[in-house]
Amino acid sequence: MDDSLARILADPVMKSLHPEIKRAAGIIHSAVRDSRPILVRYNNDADGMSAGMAIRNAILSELNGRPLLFEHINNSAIYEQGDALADLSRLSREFEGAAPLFILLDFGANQESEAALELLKNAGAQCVIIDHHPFSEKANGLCDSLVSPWCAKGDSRYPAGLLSGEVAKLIAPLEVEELQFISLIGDKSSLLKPAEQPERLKKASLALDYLASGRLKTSLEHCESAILDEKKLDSLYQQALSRIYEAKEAAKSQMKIKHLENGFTVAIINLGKAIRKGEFPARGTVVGAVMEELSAKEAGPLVAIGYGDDAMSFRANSAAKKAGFSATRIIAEIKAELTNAVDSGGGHDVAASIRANEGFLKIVLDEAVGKISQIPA
Ligand SMILES: [Mn+2]
Repeated sequence: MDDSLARILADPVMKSLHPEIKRAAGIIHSAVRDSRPILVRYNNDADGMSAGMAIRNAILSELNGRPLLFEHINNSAIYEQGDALADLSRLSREFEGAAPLFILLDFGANQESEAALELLKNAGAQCVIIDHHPFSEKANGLCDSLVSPWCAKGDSRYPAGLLSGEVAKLIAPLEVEELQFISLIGDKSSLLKPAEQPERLKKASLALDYLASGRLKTSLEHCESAILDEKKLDSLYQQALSRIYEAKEAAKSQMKIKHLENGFTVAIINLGKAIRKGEFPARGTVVGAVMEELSAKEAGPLVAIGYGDDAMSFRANSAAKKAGFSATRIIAEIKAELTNAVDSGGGHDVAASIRANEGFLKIVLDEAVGKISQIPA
């Protein structure tokens, strides 16, 4: 096994997650053995997709051709009640009497998904959630197994694809290393250093992000075969790059640069024309691309803030971090000071995002710039 992956898999968080990983694999294995229908729902990005591929491959290798496996992409961080109802009726139409198993990957453990989970439980379905977003206790109680790094003193650096790969290996003897790499790269986990990221898997990760968010009628099988084919992968990668380039140019045309007295340069970017919600590229990707271009010319402390209709992303260069900028600290301060303005937020020192409540985006933006201007020179 690759050394960097071996290091991650042997760390205390992954070690203490092992019993739950085993439990999840056992539940999935029983559903396969009992010929019950299984639905895999995965989040619409490279992490969700690599998780979906690992679990799908493991189940298929045990099903021996029995048509019991279904899949669906989930185009949000929430399991919506309407989707849960549609999923339940689809499975009960075809498999009357057999309790279905739902597997939710890279989403579904949050408070907003509780109502959907309750529907599944009341309908007699089983549910396994593999998710690395902060979870709600009630959601945890409503599912049969939750594999979450937060249950093992970990955090969101352990992506769903990494965890799902471990579950998949206990269901069937499979090669899942590359999918685990793709998930770590796709979710920009700091567990994997940039030098440890294989070029081809970086490409595959971007290609999956592109395929997943296109709202195309796509399938895990189609996406997996695309990234395994060198020519198709290259073509998808180039398409994704050119979409990022176009979005970056559109963003730059709506950018204001401020030079603050403390030496910081702040680029404020209206992303209204550059991105569309739920489509590729995502807000953070575009701000990152603008940042990369600006920092090639700007050696001093530089912060880029890109905002869409209800959220903004921060990116900063290393000079800004050295000069005392921390996006997470600024977000925490704004959260504490403007309690009714902020819905959620978080990230790292140099890359983070914040979602404002309706009507508060401009206030949060002004507050953020104000806080950057107060950093002592
Ligand atoms: Mn994820």
